[in-house]
Amino acid sequence: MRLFVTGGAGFIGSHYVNAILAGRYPGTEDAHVTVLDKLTYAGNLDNLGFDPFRLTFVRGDICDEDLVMSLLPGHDAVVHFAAESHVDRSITGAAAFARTNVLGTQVLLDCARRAGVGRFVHVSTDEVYGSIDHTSWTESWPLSPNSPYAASKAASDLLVQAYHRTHGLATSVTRCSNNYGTHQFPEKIIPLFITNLLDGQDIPLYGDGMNVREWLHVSDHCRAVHLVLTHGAPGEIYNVGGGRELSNRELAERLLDGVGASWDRVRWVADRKGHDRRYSLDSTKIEKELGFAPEVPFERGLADTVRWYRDNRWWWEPVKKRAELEAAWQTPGRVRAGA
Ligand code: NAD
Ligand code: TDX
Repeated sequence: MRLFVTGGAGFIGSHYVNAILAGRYPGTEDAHVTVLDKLTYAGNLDNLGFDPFRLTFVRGDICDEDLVMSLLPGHDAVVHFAAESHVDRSITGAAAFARTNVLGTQVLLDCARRAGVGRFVHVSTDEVYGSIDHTSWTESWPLSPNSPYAASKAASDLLVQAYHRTHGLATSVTRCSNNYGTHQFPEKIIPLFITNLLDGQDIPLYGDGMNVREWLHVSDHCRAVHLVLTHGAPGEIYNVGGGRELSNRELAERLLDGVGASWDRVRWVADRKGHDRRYSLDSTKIEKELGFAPEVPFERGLADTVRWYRDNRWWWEPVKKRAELEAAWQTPGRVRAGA
């Protein structure tokens, strides 16, 4: 099996590639993986295991059609993780989201069609459904994205479905809930809060802290993606939920406990614009049709994650420092005209 994995140096993509290289899923012991990753601020080669025989890494952009076309022939499947993935960044600048998430997905689909690639799994998100106060979304729920990030992912999902219907490309879409685990860039709530607390800083809770997210361990998510690749039906969409809903306030309490800090470290800050109130997936389809169930209990997964950040400062300190410097230099007045 030859897999073409986009975004394989990011958080979820690297967990997926490392699981393949470790032969963690049946039939992947001899699989070869090509990773195409632009290495944006979120991509990190330290995330990836090293295997010169089974892993080829290419630094490049999924929007670069010539590059993708030069790499793709001979692969059995595309597993598409690459994206701009942070909602707050999409609020301050949406262009990269439209480019990578929409145009990049279209380029990949077109190249996969031309190269005769047999399978295409598109990794999407629950955020395409919008926000839901009660009950949970099934796959047939109308798309109603709110942030520019979610809108760009919804657009990419529609393109994937269109390439299946129009060209018969064997695509599937996965829509998962919020992932957590090791090697997540410290801008998302869990790694941001853990690393702030370890550094003696406050943690910024948006709004009233009562927004609810459904948490899924990254290893469970990657197993679901592979299950959809190998056993999912072309043209189908699969929700992948972790089943554990928590308000951000409840999550903050658990993280404070995890590092032994008290509530006075919480700083209430202005709410995110257009902040979705609650995400909740109905994952019956993937459970019944593909036999998927999350395996990592949230308490254990969160404790492991806290421990990993405590023990691996070498990984997050430099990337966090660089992100803080970049943000500071973007503050008006910091950059001289013409500089
Ligand atoms: P991430 O931001 O950690 O990683 C994204 C990766 O894509 C990085 O390695 C980056 O360098 C690469 N990339 C970005 N633009 C690129 C381009 N133009 N060409 C090639 N590579 C590019 O993201 P993640 O959290 O690992 O998310 C992976 C996928 O899962 C995304 O599609 C995201 O929408 C989806 N998703 C994530 C979550 C979550 O909780 N993190 C939840 C649901 C869905
Ligand atoms: O500093 C913060 N304070 C805070 O209260 C941050 C960064 C977030 N929050 C809140 C906003 C959300 O209600 O925490 C919640 C989670 O925020 P994020 O970690 O930014 O994730 P979210 O916006 O829910 O989106 C995530 O899940 C769906 C991923 O970033 C997406 O890539 C994925 O598609």
